[in-house]
Amino acid sequence: MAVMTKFILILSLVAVALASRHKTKNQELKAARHELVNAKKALESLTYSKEEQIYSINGYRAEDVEETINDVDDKCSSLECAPGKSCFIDNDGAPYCDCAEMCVEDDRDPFVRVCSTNNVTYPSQCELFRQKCVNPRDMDGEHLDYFGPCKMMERCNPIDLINFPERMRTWFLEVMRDLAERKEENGGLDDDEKRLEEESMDEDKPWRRPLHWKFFNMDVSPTDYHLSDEELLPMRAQLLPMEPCTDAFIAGCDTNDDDLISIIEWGKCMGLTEDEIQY
Ligand SMILES: [Ca+2]
Ligand SMILES: [Ca+2]
Repeated sequence: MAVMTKFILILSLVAVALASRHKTKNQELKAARHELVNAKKALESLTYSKEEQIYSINGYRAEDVEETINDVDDKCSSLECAPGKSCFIDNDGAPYCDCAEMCVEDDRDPFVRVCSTNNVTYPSQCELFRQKCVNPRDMDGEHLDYFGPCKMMERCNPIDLINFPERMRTWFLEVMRDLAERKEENGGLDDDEKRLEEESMDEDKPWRRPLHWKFFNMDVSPTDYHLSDEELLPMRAQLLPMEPCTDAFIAGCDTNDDDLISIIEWGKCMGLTEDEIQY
């Protein structure tokens, strides 16, 4: 009996102790939650007062900051910076391009992963060029190779190389027709280009004008009836992941081996006679 009483007493003590611990735990949790709510309120007020402090220290008001941002937008609207660079305003109020602090995705520059010539995948073309701008020495010689993540490239099949011009002609024709249906402000063709596109439909070789259109679209730096590697890069980078024969085809077009594709070389390797090439 004495043993049983002792056992019940011990059980009771343990139960009380557990209940007490449970109560303490609940109180602790309640107190912690209360502290958290207070801390959050304090943080919110601190952030707000900090902002006010920053504005008062620098003598800025929110309206002034907004005005400054609008001023920068105005001055930079006339300056187009290369990929990876952004427009800034110097002390004299003049806009200039320098390495972007970060890449921002927009309709004109949607983020598409790219592969560099060092076989490194970057989240976007902008990020590759931004890093080249920030670390010119480390990334010297590294360029955009093609759009899409780096992958094992297939070898160029000789049959695919023979059929390459036909695929290109069809592609240029389809791209031009697609752009003719879009408004100019949405990246579509301008009026002159639309007229060219309409005229191309009645020709024996409807792809002749699209071939010229594509050439003159790339021949921009400088416009000299010759395409350099740099001018060909946007087309090459787009084609290469799908068309392993791209480099072999471009090299084959350069018949005088001067590392430039002239309008004559371009037309001939795409299947035009010299008479059909306009320049
Ligand atoms: Ca050129
Ligand atoms: Ca050449």
